Amino acid sequence: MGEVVLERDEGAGGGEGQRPPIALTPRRAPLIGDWAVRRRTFTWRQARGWLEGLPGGALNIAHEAVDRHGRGDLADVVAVRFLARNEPTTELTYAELARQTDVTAVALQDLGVRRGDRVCTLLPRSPELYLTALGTLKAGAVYCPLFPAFGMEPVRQRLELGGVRVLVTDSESYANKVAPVRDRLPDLQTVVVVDAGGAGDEPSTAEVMAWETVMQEASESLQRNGFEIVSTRPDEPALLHFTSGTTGRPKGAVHVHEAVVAHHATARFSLDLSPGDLYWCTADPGWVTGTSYGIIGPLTCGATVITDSADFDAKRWYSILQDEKVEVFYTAPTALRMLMRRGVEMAHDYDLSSLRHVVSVGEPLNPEAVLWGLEAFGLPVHDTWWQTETGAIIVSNYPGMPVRPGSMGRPMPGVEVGVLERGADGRAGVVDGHVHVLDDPHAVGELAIRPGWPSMFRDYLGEPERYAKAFVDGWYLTGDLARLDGDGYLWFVGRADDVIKSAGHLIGPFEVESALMEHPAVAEVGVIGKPDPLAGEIVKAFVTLKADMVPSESLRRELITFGRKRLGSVAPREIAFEEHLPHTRSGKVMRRLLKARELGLPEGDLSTVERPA
Ligand code: 6R9
Repeated sequence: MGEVVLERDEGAGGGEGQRPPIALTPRRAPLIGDWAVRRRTFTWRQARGWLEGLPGGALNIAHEAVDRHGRGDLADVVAVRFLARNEPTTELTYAELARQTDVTAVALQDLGVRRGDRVCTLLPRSPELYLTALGTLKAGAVYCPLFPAFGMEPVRQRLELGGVRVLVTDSESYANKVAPVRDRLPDLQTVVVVDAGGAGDEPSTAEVMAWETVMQEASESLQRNGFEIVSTRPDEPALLHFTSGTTGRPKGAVHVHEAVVAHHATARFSLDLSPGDLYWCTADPGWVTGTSYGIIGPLTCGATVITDSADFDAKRWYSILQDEKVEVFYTAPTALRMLMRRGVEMAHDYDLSSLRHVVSVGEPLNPEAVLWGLEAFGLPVHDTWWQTETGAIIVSNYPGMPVRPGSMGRPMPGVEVGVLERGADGRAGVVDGHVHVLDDPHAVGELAIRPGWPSMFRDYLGEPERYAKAFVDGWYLTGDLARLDGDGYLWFVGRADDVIKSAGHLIGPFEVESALMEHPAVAEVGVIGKPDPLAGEIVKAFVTLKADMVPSESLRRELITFGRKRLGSVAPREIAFEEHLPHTRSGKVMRRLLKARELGLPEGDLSTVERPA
């Protein structure tokens, strides 16, 4: 274990009440080396050179993640090890993954999937999920993972917005979430069910097919005709991730094959991954982290990815860290807070000496959690910041660099970030045609990024105007508020909008409001994020009822159940009945005011309120 050196130089951070940075001697020389030197010398072209590419300038994520290793020196290295509760562990080497993703790509092509078509999974973390993700990319189609905890409504909406052609799921999700709305999904041609049994068990129809049957036929077809990975252009769509905005429908962030350059470079520099490293990412691929860093990034590095389909369980997690000899661990603040709650003693019951690097993403990482890492793992937790839209890590505390507890870290070499002055609406504003970059180390503004990094999203599917609005005066606006200190460390302040972050997952208030509005008793809904010690925020809904309806405990419970059934994991945990909701003069529910009241904070500028209570 490295020696702990506390740099007690309070002045360096330029922040008030800031904790001293923690500098550790790393257990091995970090791949990023000296950040300041990297920052000057690194180029994306250099990172592109670490990959192989395909003839004629083509680039396919699956080639870089799988085939390059499966047909090379790492053929026999385990690519993914799948853990599951009450089921035996299975694993695939890079060679096996290369071959089986070929079969999956052929299967999809035989089902009629063509370049650019969208293929979805609604599955727990399993071999079929990984095969579908990578097989889809090999076939030149676009992979779109759905979060398995979603209820029927979010699933339906995303399948519809995505114009999804093929869905791979299990029989339970199919029966509960897809079959009932199948007639509202005209683009969905085939559903492949992974646990439907083999041929003969269940009738395969053109619309619902058994995974085993499809794969068996594809394997024969592969033997007859062979398969060649589709030579996708670097700017050709590869991934579709739905993310939540503050108004309207979920946004489908589109990423292209070139994103792999950033997945790879950040997996190296920020996660410190090299071939054969044992690496565990606890995120589900339905959240961008589980795709960029549960599948693509680590595989491009030739690491061994450990994945677990079970829900959080502190003892199980420590056992996995110990038994799998995990070296690099990427997780989220909510999970760390849940581990913290069980006490550092529990951590000490396990041998965690294989751990070399612990990394976090998704929500603000409390300084306490960073320091707790020192006690529990002998390592400070390294925070990283990024978004669905950025596709890959943008800001990070890098291994070997002093960690500032509470700071998100420094920008990735090759990325320029700025903190922009805000206008009256709380967002970065244009004055005389330009935005103003703040250089005061205490000033809070909207975090923005200069376009040009390879994993930048290239579209919101079907919404070019919404996409264009995300860019102002040569900057991509993130919607987050931050501060940049004098040493180049970024500090998260909050969000500039109403989007809710619960247990690391973004939840759009509009989506929740719309679903509750479908209940016959409900007249109007306003949804906020209410601070919660474990989840960061939970969803709370304020509801007014229709004229003839009377609030009651049983109706409240009914609405909670209604929400859960419709929405699954994004449903409100708390519901309160109100006589009136505050509105703007233009008729929008003022979530900001509902939140201020809930928190007992000053109500702020009420000039636009239509009916102050
Ligand atoms: C990868 C991911 C993005 C939003 C982002 C911000 C919040 C992410 C954070 C963080 C504070 C961090 N966020 N990392 N806030 N500190 N280290 O989370 O993508 O689901 O799109 O969420 O999450 O608000 O804008 P996504």
